[in-house]
Amino acid sequence: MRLTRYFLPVLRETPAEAQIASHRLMLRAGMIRQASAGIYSWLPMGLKVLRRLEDIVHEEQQRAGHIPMLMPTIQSADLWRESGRYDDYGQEMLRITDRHGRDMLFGPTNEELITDIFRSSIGSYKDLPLTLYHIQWKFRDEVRPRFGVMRGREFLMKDGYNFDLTKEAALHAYNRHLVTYLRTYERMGLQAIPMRADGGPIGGDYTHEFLVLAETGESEVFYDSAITDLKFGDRDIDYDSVAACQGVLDEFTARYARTDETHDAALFAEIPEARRKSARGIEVGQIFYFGTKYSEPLGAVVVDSEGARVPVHMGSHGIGVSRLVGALIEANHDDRGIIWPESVAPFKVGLVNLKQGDSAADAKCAEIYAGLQARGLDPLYDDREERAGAKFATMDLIGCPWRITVGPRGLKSGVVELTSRRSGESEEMSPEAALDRCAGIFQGL
Ligand code: P5A
Repeated sequence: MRLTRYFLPVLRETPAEAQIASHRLMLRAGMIRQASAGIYSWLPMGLKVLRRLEDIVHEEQQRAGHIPMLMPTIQSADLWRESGRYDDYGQEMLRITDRHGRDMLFGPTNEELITDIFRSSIGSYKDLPLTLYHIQWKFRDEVRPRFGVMRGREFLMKDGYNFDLTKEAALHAYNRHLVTYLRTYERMGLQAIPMRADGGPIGGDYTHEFLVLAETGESEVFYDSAITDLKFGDRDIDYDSVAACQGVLDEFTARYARTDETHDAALFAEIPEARRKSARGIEVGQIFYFGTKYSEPLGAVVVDSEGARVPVHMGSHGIGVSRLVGALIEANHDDRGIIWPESVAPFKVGLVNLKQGDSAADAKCAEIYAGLQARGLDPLYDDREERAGAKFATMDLIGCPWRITVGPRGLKSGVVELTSRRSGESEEMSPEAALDRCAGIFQGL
C-alpha cells in the first residue's frame, strides 16, 4: 500500500481520554475511532490486525477439527427464557423489542442459540463428538467500558461449543481447546497463562482463564513463577489423542495459577517464597466445562448405544479477538509507538523514501515495493512529500517490524538500510539482500 493512497488518520496529540498505552496508540495510529462509549469503528489498519488474528484463530481451530459457522448477533429472548438466563443475565444484556413487540437481544454469548441448533438437528450418539465455533460480534452493556477495545461493549469473540456423549469425552474437548489456545496465543507472539477461574454467568465449576501478564490488566492473579518458563512451541499434537491433550493440560496446570476469584491463600503459601507472584493480567480467553447446564433445560438429547435418551455434555470456549489487539500492544510497545510481532503485523515491511521526487530514489523505491509485494510481504510505502523525521515517526508509531530506508546518498553506493523496529538496529545492504532478508524473516509465519 502506498501511504498517499491509504486511509491512516494518525493523530499528533495524545488523546486525553485514553488511560493506557494500547488505547492511546490505537487511537494515535489511526486503528480505531470511538463511535460511542465502548463501541468502535475499526479503521483500515486496525481491521488488518483484527483479520490477521481471526485468520490465526481459524487455522488453529480447524487444525483441531473444530467446524466454523456463523450465528447472528441478534437473538430471540425466548431461548434465554428456556435456559433460565434471561433474567439472570441482568443489565449487561442489551434488550431490544422489534416492531411486532417481540423481545430480542444482542447476543452476549451463544450457548442457547447453538444448543437450539443442535437439538433440532442431531439425535444420535453416532453424530458425536461435535465442536462448532464462530467469530462474531458480541454486546455486553458493561457498566464501565474502558481502556478502548480491552473492555468494550461491542467486541469480537471467537466462541466454540462442544457436544459430547459423556463427561469424559467433554473433558477431552476441554483439554483439546486448551491446547489450541496455547498454540494460538503463542503464534501471535503472546504468552497467555491458563489459570483456574470462576464460571460466572456462563456457569460450570471447571474453567480456566488465559491471562497475559500486564500491569494494566484488569484481573488480579496469583501464580508460581515457574509456570512462565513453559512454552508450547512447535509440538505436533494429535488432537484425537486423549492422552496427548491430557498431558499438555497436566503440564500447563500443574503449577499454582489462579485468578483472585479462586485464589487459595493456604495453597499459595506452599510455593517457595521466591516463586510466589501476584500480578495483574489481561484475560484473553476462557474455557468452560458445564456438563448438562444448557442441554437439560433446552432438551438437547441424543439416543445412546443402549437406546436411552441422554442430555449431551457441553462446554464453551472463548477468545477475545478484539481485546487481543489491545493486549498485543500492551505487551509490545515503547515510547515511540507499537512494535508488532512479525506474525500479526498489519504491514510487514515499511518502506521509507527519504527524498520523494528524486528520480533515482523514486525508481528504486518503486522497484523494492514491487519486490516486497511479489514476495507477499505486504509493504507500506511512505511516498509522501514529508521530512525524513516525520516519516520515521509515523513508521515507529504504527510499528511495522522492519523498515527499508532508501535515500540518494546510499543509492550512490548501491545500498539501502534495513532497520528492526524492535532492536532499533540498522544494517546497510543491497536492495536485493534486503528483500531476501525480509522474505526469510517472514517465511512460514
Ligand atoms: C465462552 C465462549 C464466554 O462468553 N461463552 C462462549 C463463553 N466466555 S467469556 O469469558 O465471558 O468471554 C470470552 C472472552 O471474551 C473476551 N471478552 C471481552 N473482550 C472485550 N470486551 C469485553 N467487554 C469482553 N468481555 C469478554 C475475553 O477475552 C473473554 O475471555
